[in-house]
Amino acid sequence: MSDPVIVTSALPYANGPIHFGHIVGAYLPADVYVRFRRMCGDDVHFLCGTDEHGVAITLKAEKEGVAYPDYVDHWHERIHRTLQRFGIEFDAFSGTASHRNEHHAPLAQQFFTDLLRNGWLVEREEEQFFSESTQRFLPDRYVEGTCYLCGYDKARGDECPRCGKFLESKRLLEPRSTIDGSRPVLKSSKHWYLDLGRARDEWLRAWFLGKHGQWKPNVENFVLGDLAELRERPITRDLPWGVPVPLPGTAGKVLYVWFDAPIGYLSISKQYFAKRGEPERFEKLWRSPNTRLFHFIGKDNITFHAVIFPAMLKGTGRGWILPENVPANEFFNFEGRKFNTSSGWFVPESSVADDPTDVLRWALCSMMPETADSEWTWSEFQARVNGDLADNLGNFVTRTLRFVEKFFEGAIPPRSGETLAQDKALDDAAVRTVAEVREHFGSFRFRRALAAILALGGECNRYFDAEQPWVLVKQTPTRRRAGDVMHACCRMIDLLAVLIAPVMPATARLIRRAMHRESVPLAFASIAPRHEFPNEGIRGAPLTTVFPKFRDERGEEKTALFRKVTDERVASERARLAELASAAVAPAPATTVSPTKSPAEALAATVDYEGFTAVDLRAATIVAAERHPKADRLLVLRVDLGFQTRTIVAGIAASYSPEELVGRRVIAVANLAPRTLRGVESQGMLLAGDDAGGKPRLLAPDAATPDGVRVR
Ligand code: B3M
Ligand code: ZN
Repeated sequence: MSDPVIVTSALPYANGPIHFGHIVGAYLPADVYVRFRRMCGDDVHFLCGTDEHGVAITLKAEKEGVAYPDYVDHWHERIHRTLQRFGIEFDAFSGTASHRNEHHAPLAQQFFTDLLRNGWLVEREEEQFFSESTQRFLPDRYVEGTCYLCGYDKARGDECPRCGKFLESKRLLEPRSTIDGSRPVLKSSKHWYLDLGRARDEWLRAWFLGKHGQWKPNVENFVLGDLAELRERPITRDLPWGVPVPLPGTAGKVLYVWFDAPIGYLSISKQYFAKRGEPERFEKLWRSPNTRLFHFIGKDNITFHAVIFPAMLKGTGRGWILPENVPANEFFNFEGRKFNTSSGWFVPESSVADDPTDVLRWALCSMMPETADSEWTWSEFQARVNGDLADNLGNFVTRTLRFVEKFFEGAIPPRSGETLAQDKALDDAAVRTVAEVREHFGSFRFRRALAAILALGGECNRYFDAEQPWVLVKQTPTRRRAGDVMHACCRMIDLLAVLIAPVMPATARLIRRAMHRESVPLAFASIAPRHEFPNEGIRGAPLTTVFPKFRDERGEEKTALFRKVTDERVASERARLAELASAAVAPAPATTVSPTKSPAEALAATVDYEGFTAVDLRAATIVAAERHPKADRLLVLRVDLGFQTRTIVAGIAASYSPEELVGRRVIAVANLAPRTLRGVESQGMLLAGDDAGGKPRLLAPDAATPDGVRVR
């Protein structure tokens, strides 16, 4: 068995529902990664739970007049249900409140005393806001006022929502209590600060720089910015709910929620192993240099996971492991705006109630904000489901199995032994795809993994079309060849089922069940380097026992793998949003792009509007780039058009290196007839203008315009 792996997802605050933005940011990618690594044979522990302390929770519970434990229990249950709806399967889902996890507070207190003993904490008597009307201190969001950095008048005591800066509460201008609006006074109180500046100078910066190139560039850049600004941070609060400060004379003081929350990863695994009757495994796992730790989080949690928590872990001197990687995602928006549950700007559960979990997982993975912000739009959802799933993968699986059923009595025909060039080409494509998909899943590039799977699906469909088995099967001399073609197609289906399994586990099971392949281990190891499929076909158990009706998890029969999303459905979702938008703020104007030629160039002949609209321009993203093997001027790009990924050959090598193009947004001509440029077929074109020196420069859509949107 290989090295043990711990995968965590950010502990969601037990104070409200989680939505698509959370799912796609920290939970789905972790779940996909866990399934992937298990398919590679790794021993993975996948841990999560709710974050149950802190002012965000006490404030809301108090407003609702509910006891803190009851309040967090309510949200713990709800959040867990939502996660299950998306097929996220943790080994443990617990929390940080003592009534849920008896190991949490003692462990968090141990961290505090370790850090204090080792000199990483600074004790200081400081003035804090205090409410005379309610006789309590007002930490963090208990005070609001005007930001002393940017002037925003609804800044909170801990940070400013407008300028995003961490604030020192007592410097707020015009402070007021959020409990009753009264003006607080300053009163002195003792607190402990974590000396992050010293940690940075002594080892943290060096540790982080040593990881250069291993973390996602968006995360690396963020942390570099953080390191420059590090200073000490208070880790205690005057609050009635939380982990008590473990020192005499500190009644009413608790550990700051962001201090105790990440320790939850350890306390939850401690509880998990204790429950399994193997308590010794907890420390063994978390202190073994061989254990590999991964934190999946959203962008706004980077500082805590990549800087502060490592400083805490190391500062204890107990040899706790540090994260190997923190594959944080960027922000995920919804139809051009931030998700906002209170104003209704989110995807209600009822809107996706009939969508199978796998379909949502696939769609969300394909829109994941891996390196840049991205968003959910209903039209993109439609394109993913109809184009990727129904027309590409679903179509191939269904047409093949139907054919086998109709012409071969449901028994996958054995291979005759004769291999033609096109069979070999398909095999080679499959071998390449397995390597690519493995590489992409392993490096948190889920969108690229999906694009590679779809590219293979496309090859498979083209192979089916080109071989015309429906003609071959009609005549005795060619019937054997029809059997070979079907055998090849079935092998590809079997392989595709493995490739999609991290993202669509239920669909993978469905397909494998239909083909009686369930007992074969679902493993990447078994399909590399060359995929084996029984040559005798599957005689004893013909497909007819289950096909053409796929039987799903609930035992229901389905005649198609994926159901298409109708235009009506998209229109009605859009109508709901349009109503919301007009009720609230005016929607952002649609993005228009008008590529202008250099003024020196003569104006082209006038075209009418139809002439212009005949050209289908789409916002897109370059997902891979390499030099053309035969032409210095050309680059061969893989471009994600939202609804499909294509190869486009572009004459831009004079201006760009392949490396700098990956992730770049572009505008593509999507309905240009394919052309072959020095031996490589180009399925479209990118818009570019020349710079002053006559070198091509690419045009980019607005960041808020997602891939696939038509430019008009
Ligand atoms: N609860 C913030 C959030 O949910 C916080 C994460 C804690 S991870 C240790 O975004
Ligand atoms: Zn501000």
